[in-house]
Amino acid sequence: EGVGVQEYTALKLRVKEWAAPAQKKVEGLIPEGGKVYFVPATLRPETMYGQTCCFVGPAIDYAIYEVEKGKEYYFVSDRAARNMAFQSIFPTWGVYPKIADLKGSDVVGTLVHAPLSVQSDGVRILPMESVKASKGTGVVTSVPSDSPDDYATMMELVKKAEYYGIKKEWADLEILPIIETPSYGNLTAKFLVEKMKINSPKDAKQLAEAKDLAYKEGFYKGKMIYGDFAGKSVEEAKPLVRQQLLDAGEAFAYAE
Ligand code: A2H
Repeated sequence: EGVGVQEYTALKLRVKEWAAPAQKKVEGLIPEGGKVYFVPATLRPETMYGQTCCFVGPAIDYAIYEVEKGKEYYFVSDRAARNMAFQSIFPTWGVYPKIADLKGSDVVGTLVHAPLSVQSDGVRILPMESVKASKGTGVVTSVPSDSPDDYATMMELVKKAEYYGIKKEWADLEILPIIETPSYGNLTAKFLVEKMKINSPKDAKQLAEAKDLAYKEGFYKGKMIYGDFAGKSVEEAKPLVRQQLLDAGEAFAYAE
């Protein structure tokens, strides 16, 4: 890790329906009317229109934390909660109010509402082996149009749905073009994964290279072709979409 501070946008994906193992563990702990949110940390808020699912690491330790008594709860990694406690995200500074422990595998299949996503009925929580417990919130929202990691994992989940214990249709969704770039067209991640012949989410070295290329091309040369800021450059649109999400109470700032 460098010495710089990473400013993330922490998005709030509200639980609509728990997967059965998670339902058992939260039963009786969340009062009627209490809202639980999965909280992915992203550096690309301008891509949130294209969310198709949200990833957790199946073996990572997560928990639900009470943000407003009886009303609002966040699902994040234990590690992220410790950081959040010192960023005035929880009610008492320095205290992380844990109410239930969960493993990533417990929540796979949970249905959540993803702000701005064209999937307006909701998206599923799905497993991603390459999620790092040591970064962000340990929750990663998936945008397969612009993130090579997300695209590669989506392809893997579609191919081996049964092996991963998911329904194929939870992963197998149409990919929305959001950003047009001169070198890679309007589905940057798909273009790069195919061009670099990346066959699996385990091709870590190539995926890191693809991620770098996608990020630079998108940020410096990309133009929005979807959403309220269509026509603007990605550089201009990024802070505008972020501010919209913050103003709507659908996201908050998180740094580490
Ligand atoms: B980004 P940095 Cl469209 N493990 O959001 C693995 N990856 C993680 C993570 C974790 N614990 N926490 C966050 N991330 C991902 C969108 C996106 C992202 C797009 C394109 C590129 C991209 C949708 N997924 O990231 O190491 C999250 O995915 C490439 C830079 O802190 C987050 O932003 O620089 C990004 O990695 C944070 O990466």
